[in-house]
Amino acid sequence: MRGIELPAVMGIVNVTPDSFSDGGRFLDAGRAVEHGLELTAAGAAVLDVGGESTRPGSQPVPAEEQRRRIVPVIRRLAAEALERVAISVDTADASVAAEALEAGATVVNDITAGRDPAMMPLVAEAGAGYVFMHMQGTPATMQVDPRYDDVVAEVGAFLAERREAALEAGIPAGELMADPGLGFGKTVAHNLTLLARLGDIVAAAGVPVLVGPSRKGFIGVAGGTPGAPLPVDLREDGTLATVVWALDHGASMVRVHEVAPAVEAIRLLRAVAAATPTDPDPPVSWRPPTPAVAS
Ligand code: PMM
Repeated sequence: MRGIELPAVMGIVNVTPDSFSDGGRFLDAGRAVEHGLELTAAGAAVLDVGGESTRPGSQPVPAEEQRRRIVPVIRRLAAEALERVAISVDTADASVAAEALEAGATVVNDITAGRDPAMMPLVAEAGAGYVFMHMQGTPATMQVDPRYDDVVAEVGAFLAERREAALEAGIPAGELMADPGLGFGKTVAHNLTLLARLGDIVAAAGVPVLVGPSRKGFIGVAGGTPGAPLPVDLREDGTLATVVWALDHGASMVRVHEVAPAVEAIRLLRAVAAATPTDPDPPVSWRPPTPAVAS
């Protein structure tokens, strides 16, 4: 995506009454803008503004209501912060995306990867960036009984197919970002497998990969103790652990509620990478121990 140095952090601005972790906190446009500016100051490269909760069991929000919630927020954020941050619109509806792009958004984050047939042509025509995500089913039913024969192969093949569709629609490769869709029609084991084999997803996607683990259920389960998953408000440390893992295994962008820790993680990973020796004849202490010689 033009002008965004990777890896980077996407900060979440949910203008919804019912998102699973921050629903209702930023429904007021003024508070949403204030929150977006805080996330910008914390180092977000992108602000993802959404007006529709996609938590498991949620119903679609009509386009008109999405527009009413997010367009004023995007317009004000664009006026106040567009030199410092890119704005993406989190919607699967092309008519909502069109108004958001007019209001100043430059990226569309589409959790359905183009189920609305008007979406990819719109993004191509606008010259916008495009995040396309894998989801099995719809938010209303996706967590009922998600099943895959091979989650990595299936998500990877889907992302490769959607990348080709986006290119065919006229969106340049440099504007594309793929997302395996953690928590969208996936069990805890599916989410952990996707993270464990993120390198395979990156290879299959063929474009930079975005990962959105923030505060999701699998973090509560994997980070808690058996039978006692962590509640949403105690998933920040687990989110950061997952962010570090994802960045170290090929993710180019992370989508999070708390921006500052993820920005710090990127700085630290960069510093460690810079300190990694490339000397072909490193000092003795860098060499692996000599195997014991059998007598
Ligand atoms: N997760 C949510 C919403 N939008 N978009 C992308 N690309 N990837 C995600 O993982 C993702 C998303 C749900 O989380 P929220 O309700 O906290 O925003």
